[in-house]
Amino acid sequence: MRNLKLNQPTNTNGIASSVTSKIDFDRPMPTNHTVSVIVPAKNEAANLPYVLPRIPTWVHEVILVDGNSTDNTVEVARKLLPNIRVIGHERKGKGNALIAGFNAATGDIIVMIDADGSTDPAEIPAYVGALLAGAHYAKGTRFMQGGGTADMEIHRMFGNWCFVTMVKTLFGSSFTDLCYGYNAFWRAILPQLRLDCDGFEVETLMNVRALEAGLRIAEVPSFEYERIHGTSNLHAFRDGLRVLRTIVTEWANQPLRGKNAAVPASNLAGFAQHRAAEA
Ligand SMILES: Nc1nc2c(ncn2[C@@H]2O[C@H](COP(=O)(O)OP(=O)(O)O)[C@@H](O)[C@H]2O)c(=O)[nH]1
Ligand SMILES: [Mg+2]
Repeated sequence: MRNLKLNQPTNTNGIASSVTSKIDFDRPMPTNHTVSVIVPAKNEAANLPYVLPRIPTWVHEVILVDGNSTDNTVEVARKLLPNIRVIGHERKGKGNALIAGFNAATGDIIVMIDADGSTDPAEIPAYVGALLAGAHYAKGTRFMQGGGTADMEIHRMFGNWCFVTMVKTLFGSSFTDLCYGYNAFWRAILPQLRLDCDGFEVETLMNVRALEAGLRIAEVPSFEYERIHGTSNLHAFRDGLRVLRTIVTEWANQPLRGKNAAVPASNLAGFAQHRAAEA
């Protein structure tokens, strides 16, 4: 077991000093499925020491997607995790970075986390657990019991709430969060998400496409910590407009508009048939 108290800088936001620091990161996962963790990073050298050592050792692959960092992000990552895979991406933006990471992943399960210390890798087992329990797609939520945020100004919280409400109304979802960067899914469903965006609208697009594809979606309560060093790359107004455009475009182009699109038919069919046969 890694001794985080000795080997890791103390996170002033509380990640390392929280209860989760007692987690045994070497404890084996009760599954043979392989897990890839994707970490988009643009100038996060100062934050990576709080993040990479907390990724459980049973994770079979960590991919850092570097956004042409001008600090020593890549060197720091390689020093912290000598086996880390480092790739680049073509165009600017977190969405472009994540898509490159997803396409490069080889694990059965893909988990995405941020590099700035706001998402705690110690929560990875909760996401993997939701997938092993039957979900196709496990999305983090800061607004369910057990979750929370220390990294959202009031205007961002309001914007997110408006978008959650829009998606509920237009797509019949019961999501409690939308624009959050901690999600996981079986790699096999990646083609169904048809991801094709570049910016911070990527999480919204993933969530809405998962609904449209009728996937079984589970929400996982998650705590979002404050970014440790540096400032966010997100611009609330500009990126809020991109999220809005994504929701409206998806709604307008939806082949099966309405509630039918949100039914996870692939999962309900088996039980429905079983019940009909028993009746
Ligand atoms: N590779 C890459 N990573 C990015 C880019 N933009 C943001 N990120 C990373 O995406 C994560 C979330 O970005 P952040 O700026 O913290 O946005 P916020 O969490 O929404 O405030 C961080 O790990 C960033 O380093 C980019 O253009 N390229
Ligand atoms: Mg952040």
